[in-house]
Amino acid sequence: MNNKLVLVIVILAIATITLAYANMKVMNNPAGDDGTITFIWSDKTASLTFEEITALENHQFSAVEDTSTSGPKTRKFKGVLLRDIFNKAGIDNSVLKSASKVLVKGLDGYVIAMTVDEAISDHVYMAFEKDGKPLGTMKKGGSGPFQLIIVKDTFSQRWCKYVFEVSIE
Ligand SMILES: Nc1nc2c(c(=O)[nH]1)N[C@H]1C(S)=C(S)[C@@H](COP(=O)(O)O)O[C@H]1N2
Ligand SMILES: [Mo]
Repeated sequence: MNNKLVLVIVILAIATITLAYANMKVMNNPAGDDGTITFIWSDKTASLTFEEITALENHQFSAVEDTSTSGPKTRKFKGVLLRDIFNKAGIDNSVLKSASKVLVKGLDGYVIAMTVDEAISDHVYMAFEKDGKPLGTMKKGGSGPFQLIIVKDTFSQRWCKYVFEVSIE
């Protein structure tokens, strides 16, 4: 085989490995994937564990999920209202009244935005079960432990997976 060709193959192989390693580091968010969510507002923060969040009033609801690998399908979810979680975290109404938006962040770097009115409405949930099964973590090919679900979002593009942080700004 031509020496130049061998050299090109070696360089491409090294580049691929280096990029894969860099990508792995980015995905390795220190926040972890145990379902703990940190809330940030004014100059305060509070973290709630998976157990603390799922102990709040549970709701069953149906919503149409539309992923990149499947067409629109109606699913049964179990979740907790985001406004109930805000209440549990100790975020009071005056904070919500003076804020303009709520940002929800996933471990892969995905961020979605809602207005405050939307965030505290009765169709925005932190879901943890789909069709009777836990959502699963990013590492295990799931979409949880928590996925934000805005029931009215018909293309599910703001259904933030792997939620680890919510900030009220
Ligand atoms: N954390 C995170 N959440 C996300 C996304 C993403 O890339 N990362 N993609 C969104 C989009 S565009 C859709 S359609 C749904 C389903 O995405 P999937 O097809 O990648 O599962 O999740 C939404 N939530
Ligand atoms: Mo999407």
